[in-house]
Amino acid sequence: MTAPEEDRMADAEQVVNVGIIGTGGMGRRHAHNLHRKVKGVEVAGVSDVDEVRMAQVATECSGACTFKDPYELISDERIDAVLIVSPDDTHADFVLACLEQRKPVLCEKPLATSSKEAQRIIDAETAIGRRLVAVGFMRRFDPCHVAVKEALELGALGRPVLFRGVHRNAGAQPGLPRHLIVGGSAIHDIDSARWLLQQEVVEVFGRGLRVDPALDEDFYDLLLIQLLLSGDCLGTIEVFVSARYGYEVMAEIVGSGGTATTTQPAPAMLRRLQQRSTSVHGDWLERFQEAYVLELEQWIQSLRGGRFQGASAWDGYISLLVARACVTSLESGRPETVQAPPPPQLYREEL
Ligand code: ISE
Repeated sequence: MTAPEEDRMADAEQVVNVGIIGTGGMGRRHAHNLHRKVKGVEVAGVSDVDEVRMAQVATECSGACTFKDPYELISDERIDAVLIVSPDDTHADFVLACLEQRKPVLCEKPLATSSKEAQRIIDAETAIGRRLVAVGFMRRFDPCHVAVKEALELGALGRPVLFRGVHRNAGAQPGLPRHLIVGGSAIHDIDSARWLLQQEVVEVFGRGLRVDPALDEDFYDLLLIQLLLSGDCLGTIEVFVSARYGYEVMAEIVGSGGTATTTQPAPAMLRRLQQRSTSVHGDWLERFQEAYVLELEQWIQSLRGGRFQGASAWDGYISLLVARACVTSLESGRPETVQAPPPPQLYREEL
């Protein structure tokens, strides 16, 4: 990239050309959302190791350019900003390559697979001195979660004393990495607790169980984590990834003066045969579709000036530190302290 990205993005009318790395389920959804739902943006390039699905998504997005090499996409002059939706273990290297090019990047969670890798991103971004990295913790854009946060911020709940997160997936595949339930699933609830309460997690205590016998013996598909937060608040996170009936996420703040809980959005209530029922979402793509679009809209808007309101690289880094402490606690059977450093100036505004 020759011109600094502020110059490129200065014109509010200018179309932002986004390159997407990864065109699997989530990548394809982001590509469709950008192409069909977000104004002032073009899916200009896509990259994937699977050339068939890469070509298909490129066609679905009005003939975006295809890049076999993701690093070529990142450095291509026609690409203004990058969306990373590739496998988790590729995230850190791609984000660092975007920073080298001074290109804004929205990286799906997790920011990296270890806090050490995430630290390299923090170092690179602070050396640049500008926030270019956004992390896809999309619940921060979900209207139900935002309503809970607003109730708390308006003082309607009094002093917050407890965060409760419940997170259910329909099922998990055998052969998954042992701690994916922490780094892939619970990490969202860790971010929800920090973001809703604006407090840091200082101690965790986790227990796990394998429930589904089809899964590897050492894989926990049920997780219960207790949290202690910096503002004298407690927390519990329950993650169950073999829940069978569908996908559900709940976040609740209990306060000294009231409680706010996310609702489960459902299109209709059905009454028949002496029963009342609503449907449950099948997965996160259904449940959080609105949040994904709002997140992309705000990200694109932030590229034209202003600040991304979602998670920063610092949030991505801290969530990995807390996730690491959860894994250590699960392995040791003891509570684990989270050793989080204070944020550098660049990130010192809000969680
Ligand atoms: C998945 O990777 C996601 O990111 C979803 O948001 C989360 O709810 C799910 O548990 C993960 O497997």
